[in-house]
Amino acid sequence: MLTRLNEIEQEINTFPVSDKNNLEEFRLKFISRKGLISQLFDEFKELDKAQKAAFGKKLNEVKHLAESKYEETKTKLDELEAQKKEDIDLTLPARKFSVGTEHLLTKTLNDFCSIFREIGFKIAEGPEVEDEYYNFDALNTPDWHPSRDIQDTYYIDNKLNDGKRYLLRTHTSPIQARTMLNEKPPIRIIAPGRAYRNEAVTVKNYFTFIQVEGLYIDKNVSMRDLKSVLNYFVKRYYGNDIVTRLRPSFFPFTEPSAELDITCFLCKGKGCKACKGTGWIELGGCGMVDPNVFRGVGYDPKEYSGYAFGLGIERIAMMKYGISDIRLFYQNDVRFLDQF
Ligand code: FA5
Repeated sequence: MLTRLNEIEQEINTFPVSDKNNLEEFRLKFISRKGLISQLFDEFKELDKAQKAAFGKKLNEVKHLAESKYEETKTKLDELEAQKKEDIDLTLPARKFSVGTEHLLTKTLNDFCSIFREIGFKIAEGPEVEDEYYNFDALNTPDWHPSRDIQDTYYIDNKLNDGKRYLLRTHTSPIQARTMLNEKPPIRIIAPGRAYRNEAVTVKNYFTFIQVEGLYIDKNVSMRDLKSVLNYFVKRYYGNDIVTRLRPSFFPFTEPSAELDITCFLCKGKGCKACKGTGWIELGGCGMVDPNVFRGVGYDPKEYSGYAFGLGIERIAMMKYGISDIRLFYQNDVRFLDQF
């Protein structure tokens, strides 16, 4: 019997139990009611007392070995199965992966630039930290002009000691002056960029915003060219039912000057809360380049004329997408940005 016990012990140790099927084979072969160990116990009952004493201990050891191999393997296989089930639980709802999208202001800016590039405007750029000369002096904005007020403009400590005054540009118009100084007419550019003003934040105003400057200089450029290019843009971008108007205004660097208004996107001109009952919404300023600006950059105002405009990209997007508060662009709430 001892030989058989040793053989069975070896068989138990080497029997492969890698999955539920062969574990069941193991159970049937060794520990089921009709299995080998049960048979050995039946035979054991027939032995005499001395033999029982000789083999009893070994028989119990073999039984214990088979049972613990079975239990340990079953626990391991059950755990593995539970883990697998967790990994591929097909009943769970699919996880939503957010895909990044272009920020609405970037999209609006790109759409704006595409329309103007199609009709021959080049893109020009200038620095956000600007020299007071380009932001004000070159644009016929004298010292006493209120827009130079410390409350509107963010001035920057000058550590260069170069005698200049630096500031965060308050508009994109300095790019007009820079372009005129570097190029000769004809000039036809748009200049997108960020501007900064020390202003109270409201639903329509932010302390930083994006403007696009437009400048066209050639011989015999007239106010009619200005009106037609702005009209063309508004119709292309918003559709034919939106109407433009130029409302007389004042800018030191244009003469005459005007504000570009379009019919309110919400009420289509009837008057509502968004347009404060007027039926019109302002998109930006424009006008014919002032002869003093031409003189400052060395152009002869008798030879050349030109128009310029500066429109706010946030306002343009607000009109297009029906957004009532400018702050939404800068809060970076994905629930808002995701909608566009
Ligand atoms: C100017 O900045 C002039 N440089 C525009 C110009 C260019 C006139 C060339 C003539 C020739 P204004 O301050 O009105 O003008 O600003 C133009 C537009 O920028 C506004 O109509 C508005 O759309 C936008 N804007 C101005 N300030 C803010 C602000 N705080 N927040 C958001 N948008 C603003």
